[in-house]
Amino acid sequence: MTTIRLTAAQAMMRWLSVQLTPEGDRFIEGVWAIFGHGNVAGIGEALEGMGDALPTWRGQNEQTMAHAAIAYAKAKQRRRAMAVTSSIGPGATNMVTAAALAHVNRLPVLLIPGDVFANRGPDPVLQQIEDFDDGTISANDCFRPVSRYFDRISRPEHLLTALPRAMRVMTDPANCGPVVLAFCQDVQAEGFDWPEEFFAPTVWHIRRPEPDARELGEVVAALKAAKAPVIVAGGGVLYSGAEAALAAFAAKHGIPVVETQAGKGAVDWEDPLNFGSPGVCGSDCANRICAEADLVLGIGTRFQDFTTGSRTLFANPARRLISVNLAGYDAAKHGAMPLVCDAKVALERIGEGLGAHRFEGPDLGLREAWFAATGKVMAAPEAGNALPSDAQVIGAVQRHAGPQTLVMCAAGTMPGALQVLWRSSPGGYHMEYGFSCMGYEVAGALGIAMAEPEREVICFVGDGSYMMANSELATAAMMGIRFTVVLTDNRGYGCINRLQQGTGGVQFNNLYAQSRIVNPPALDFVAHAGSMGAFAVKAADIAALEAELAAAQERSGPSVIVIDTEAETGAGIGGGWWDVAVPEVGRTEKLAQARKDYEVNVGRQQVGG
Ligand SMILES: Cc1ncc(C[n+]2csc(CCOP(=O)(O)OP(=O)(O)O)c2C)c(N)n1
Ligand SMILES: [Mg+2]
Repeated sequence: MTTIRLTAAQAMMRWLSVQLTPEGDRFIEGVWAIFGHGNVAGIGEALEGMGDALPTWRGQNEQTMAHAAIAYAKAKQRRRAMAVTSSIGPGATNMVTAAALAHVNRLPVLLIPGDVFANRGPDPVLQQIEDFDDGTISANDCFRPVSRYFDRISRPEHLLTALPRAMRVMTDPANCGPVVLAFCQDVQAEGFDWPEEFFAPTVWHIRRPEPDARELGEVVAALKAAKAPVIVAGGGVLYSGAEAALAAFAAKHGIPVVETQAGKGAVDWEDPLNFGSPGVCGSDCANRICAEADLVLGIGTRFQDFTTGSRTLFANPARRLISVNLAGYDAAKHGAMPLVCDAKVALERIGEGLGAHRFEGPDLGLREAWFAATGKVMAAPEAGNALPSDAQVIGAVQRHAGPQTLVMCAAGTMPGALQVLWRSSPGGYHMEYGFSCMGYEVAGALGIAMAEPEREVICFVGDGSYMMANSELATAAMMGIRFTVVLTDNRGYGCINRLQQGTGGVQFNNLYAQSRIVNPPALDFVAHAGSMGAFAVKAADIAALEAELAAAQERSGPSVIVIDTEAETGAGIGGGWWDVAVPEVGRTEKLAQARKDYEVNVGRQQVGG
């Protein structure tokens, strides 16, 4: 056997550089890195040696570097990914939130935190967690519940099995998620004689499983027996590349489609069967169709609480639920009739079973009335001194947007408002709403712009999320990566302030105005973003915002457009009930009434499954 002598870190990076997509690209495009003693000597030396064969990028924070990596993978529909390496201790635990985000959203990312010495030579090394009862625990054990595959590399030859397992998880459409290879610092630097064939280029195909014949038969029979079905399209439609198949299936059989946060953009908004979004951030026409449907056909959706209106949406007592999903876990939720297979394959097979069967189809007038109503809330405001609403900001971006525009966001008012209002062209919508993690926005925009340089990426971010994490703006400026940030400043956590009042509470600790502060905030976001190398400007009103959106496209780096907004309205249209527990014992009449209303809604929940 011919062997090659390399350190374990050198072997890892060399191996990663030859794991390929069917198109011949590296599956792991490159590695985000912040070095410390836990990875600088071993992994750092190995990455430096890779040069362009596996590029390294330097970010500002391990969590946000990982956000950029995860957004990249989502924009690439899980067909490519990035790795992130950190030192041990705080650098590693900074990535735990990002791992959870990738876990919830089923997105691939390879996290490579350094770990304590396997040989325990310097125990306890700087930043080492000391468990009094368990000698095998390190800070990296925090990753266990939030990784789809976790391994600790405490001998070089562990890589021979760990690396293929890592790739298997990231390219497995049912099991896809974050992989953590915690790499002991001394092992990174250890030499080993690797079999030469270990470094042979390998192509990873993402499989498309066929359905079980019996499950398929039941699903087709249930559909044929239905009168008023609705399709709930989730992120699985996009990851399967089933967008065109879905639109054709819906058109052929006359079935309306509603899109979840992850599924939005699967079908063009102009498609007459696209009824918008279901549930908590739903359009009225979608929620009406869902409530009346006698059959709900979920395709690639997790059926989480926003989609189901916390299990109150699909209210027809006669309705049946079908869940097409690659993951048996999701397909069996809510007592659904499962169809475990790929989304595109499912549409083909169900279509074959249905033949020319056509449903009566929805009342298209409902849809037209809905879009007319959303047009009004998004219209530019009459001239005056009132601050614009978030819906009016979305309207400005919508008027500016073209087919190349992609809007993205994660937390705050905008995700709900965008789901209700945004009119997405195919693939023009990127929402991190599995974890809805404040601080994903700016870094996520960077990752998307790296994945899709030809797109116009527009990042919506609230003042709260911007304050939580913004420093990858400097990275984007330094790397010359273009995207546009629309920063809506309503002086606090607007959406939670509204939720607080909607659940019977008084305004408290959300907007700065109701927080325990002495000096009112004087946050100059333009100066702040500008200091990081972004072009930054304040838009005095909606018209100025539209002009700045156009100007931003002419620049080569990031632009930040700050606009003051009012905090009271939100989307101002649509929506549904969301289960947020209201206190049973309280001091105000308002709270007592909110609790009564809450109990009525809890009584509507369809439990089980
Ligand atoms: C990391 C994280 N912490 C807390 C939350 C809960 N949360 C959701 S939105 C929000 C406030 C967002 O404020 P801002 O970005 O200003 O948006 P606004 O609603 O004001 O438009 C909070 C605290 C979260 N989603 N993520
Ligand atoms: Mg805010």
